[in-house]
Amino acid sequence: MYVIMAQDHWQVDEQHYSRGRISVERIALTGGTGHEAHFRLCSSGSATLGVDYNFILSPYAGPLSQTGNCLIAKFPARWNRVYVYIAPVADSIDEPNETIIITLSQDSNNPFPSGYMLPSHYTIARLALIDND
Ligand SMILES: [Ca+2]
Ligand SMILES: [Ca+2]
Repeated sequence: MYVIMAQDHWQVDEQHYSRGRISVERIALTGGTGHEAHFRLCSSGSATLGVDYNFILSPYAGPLSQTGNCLIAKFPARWNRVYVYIAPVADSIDEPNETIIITLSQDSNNPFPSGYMLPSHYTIARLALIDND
């Protein structure tokens, strides 16, 4: 099974409270999506998770837990796509435009029996967060 991430937006902004959407998808070459599988999303960049923006997950995806800048989410059994929304916080602080970097990795407690492949070209998303103050 492969798990890949793709981004639908390259920019979010405080002004319109526009959300960026990222999809995480799993692809089984020979079956394999009948199992629940977990994955980890970690944030970095100059913007701060929980201050400048938040993750909003599809309700069925979790999050199962959050530790610092990383959260663990899941594909329920037979679900092959999960959406993660990047929601900027419309604060009133005059600040520079910032960067948001989301990295996908396998969770060490992944219950999928044999783990999965993460093609490196599809494990990172980068967005700009545009200030409006
Ligand atoms: Ca901010
Ligand atoms: Ca601001």
